[in-house]
Amino acid sequence: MAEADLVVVANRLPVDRIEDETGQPAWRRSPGGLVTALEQVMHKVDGAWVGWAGKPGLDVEPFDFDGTHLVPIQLSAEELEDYYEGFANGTIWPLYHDVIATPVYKRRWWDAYVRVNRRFAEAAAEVASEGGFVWVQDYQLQLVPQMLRELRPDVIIGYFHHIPFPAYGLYAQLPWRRQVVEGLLGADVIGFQRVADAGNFQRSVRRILRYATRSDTITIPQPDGTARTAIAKAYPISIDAQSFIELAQDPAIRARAKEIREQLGNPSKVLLGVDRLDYTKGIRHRLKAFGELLQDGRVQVGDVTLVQVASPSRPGVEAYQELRDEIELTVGRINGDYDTIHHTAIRYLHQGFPREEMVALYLAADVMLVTALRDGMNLVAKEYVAVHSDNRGVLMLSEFAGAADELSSALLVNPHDIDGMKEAIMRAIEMPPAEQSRRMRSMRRRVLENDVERWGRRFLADLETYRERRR
Ligand code: GDG
Repeated sequence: MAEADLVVVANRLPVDRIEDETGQPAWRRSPGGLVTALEQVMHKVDGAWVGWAGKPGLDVEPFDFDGTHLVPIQLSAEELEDYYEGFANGTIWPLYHDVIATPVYKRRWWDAYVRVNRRFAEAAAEVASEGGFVWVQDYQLQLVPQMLRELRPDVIIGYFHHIPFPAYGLYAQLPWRRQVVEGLLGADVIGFQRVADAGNFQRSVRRILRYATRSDTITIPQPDGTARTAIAKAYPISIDAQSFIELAQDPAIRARAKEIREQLGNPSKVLLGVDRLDYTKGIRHRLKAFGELLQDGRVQVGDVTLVQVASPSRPGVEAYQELRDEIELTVGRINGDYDTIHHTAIRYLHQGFPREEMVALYLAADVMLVTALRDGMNLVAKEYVAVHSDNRGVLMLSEFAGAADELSSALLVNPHDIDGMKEAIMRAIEMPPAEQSRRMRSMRRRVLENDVERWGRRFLADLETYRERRR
């Protein structure tokens, strides 16, 4: 059995199951941001990664991939429905994003969540070295820290929460609010995207468990009358800025960016939205604002084009099927009303693209629209900023995205205020180069300094502090 000094526990393994040229099953590194984020850290230590392999019922033994020991967790089709699509994405996701969609509370989903969390915790307990680090990722696994602590009191446990943590008034709806808070408090270090998220979590701890909190520290009474502490604070996640900058310098990608503009018919301004097709991202609000600007005659088809990439997401969850229908109806109506034979108002792409194409799109866009109704961080905003080394381009950013805390030089908007969004879009379209440059320069400084490597280092440094204290 492997002994890992750092075990990452995440819903998904960092690889996808594919078929190679000969039709044999093989593994390929998955493109996700978390994978890139932890890649560098994992290479420096004896690392293991516990996660689901992405296919229900797939039964594979642990294996090594690119220097990391991978431990696949098996999930049946039914568990996937109840734990993942159900409790994680039908209960927690909408509740934690301020009930933009109505959370569904089902006891059967909760039971599956507990069962699956235990399976992850047991797998992590088996591979972690004595006194090693276990770093649990995200809202699918909130019970793992406590379960793991019971199994392996020697390990140092971190948890990072990628999505918002809601205000107590909303969190209190959760029928299992006590169990979830206790689950998270099993960790020594509990990380959030924003200071406000950490504050909301601490408030729930005080209200539900009556534990004392002071600054970042929570005091947790132990059965033997002693107490231990945990810290809950903000570690804003970021991107591997350097790799985006390099892609943006690639002549082929730069040529592709030019070609994209030509293929759109050389509009004077290209607006861009890039989101998973998710109701938290505010795609409908963005389309409404843009559609009204066309209707008001303030923008003309052919002169301004909106490219909206909506990458397919969670097709098994009903709210996502409904959202897709609504968005596609809206896009169809707007294009039907305003397209010409030569030009389209909205180029809508319900597809996933390789990263190279994403960078070309970022480069081609004069204005990036990030209008999330609620978002833990939003990496798209940071990616757009990173690639614009000429300091051109305008980022319009929702105040409700975690990224707004750092990127205060963006054009900040309240996506619920359609008139305000229309004004901001016009301002972005008309922004003089000098102002673009001033804003972009200040945002780029933040993104380049505070990259994902620094994020990982800060978190692990706090785990190290706990280990020393324990010794
Ligand atoms: C969660 C939180 C938090 C998207 N479409 C394609 C593609 N993407 C990439 C983007 C970006 C990533 O996916 C999306 O990250 P976001 O941060 O925007 O949003 P979520 O997926 O909701 O992520 C979020 C994040 O976790 C990290 O903690 O910031 O708040 O909700 O990197 O570029 N990439 C490619 N093709 C696509 O079609 N290659």
